[in-house]
Amino acid sequence: MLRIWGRASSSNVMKVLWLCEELSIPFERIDAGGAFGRTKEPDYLAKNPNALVPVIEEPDGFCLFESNAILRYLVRARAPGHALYPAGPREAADIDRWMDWQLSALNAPMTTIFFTWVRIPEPERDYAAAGKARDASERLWRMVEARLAGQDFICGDALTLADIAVGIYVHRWFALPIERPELPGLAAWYARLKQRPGYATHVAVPMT
Ligand SMILES: N[C@@H](CCC(=O)N[C@@H](CS)C(=O)NCC(=O)O)C(=O)O
Repeated sequence: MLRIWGRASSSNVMKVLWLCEELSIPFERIDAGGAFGRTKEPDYLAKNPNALVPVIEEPDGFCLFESNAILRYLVRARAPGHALYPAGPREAADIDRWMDWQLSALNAPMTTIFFTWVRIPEPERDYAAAGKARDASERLWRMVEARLAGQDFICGDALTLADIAVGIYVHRWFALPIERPELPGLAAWYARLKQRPGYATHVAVPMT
């Protein structure tokens, strides 16, 4: 059975858990990272020298780190050509660019906001930095809002890996106590994601 290393509270682990539900992939999850530790132990570092979660491990010992690479691998390995990540180069590239954008653009400001409100003790919070991160995030969410005009999901009318990579943060955007403009397309997309069992179970959960 597929083994997923990583605490369930990690957004990058959530992506993998959500995809496993979408594709009905059986898995066992082992807590690692954060308060669970383990990631700096030699056997874990052999799987992921970054000492981060998630890592997946196949029964034959094949291991993979980097959540977005894991998503692509699982579709190719378990459901090649699936609408979540089609084989066509242009369709795949459209999905890839939003997955890259999630890591290269959206990740930093959304992580700052999340850590400020959820992980950092109140006296140590830098609200000025969080405010700037909120502004940056709003600019980025407006790009998603524009992209969603006339379609249900980021790359068209079917859920793809782009929705999984970006969708982990939209719950935080709507659930954290921050100022938000009216973005009706984004709100409708978030509502659509929440209807999916994998999202409801693993992503739209209390933040810790
Ligand atoms: N680019 C990596 C980032 C992985 C990452 O930053 N993981 C965080 C959790 S979301 C982590 O391991 N933090 C340290 C820890 O949990 O101990 C990926 O997408 O997998």
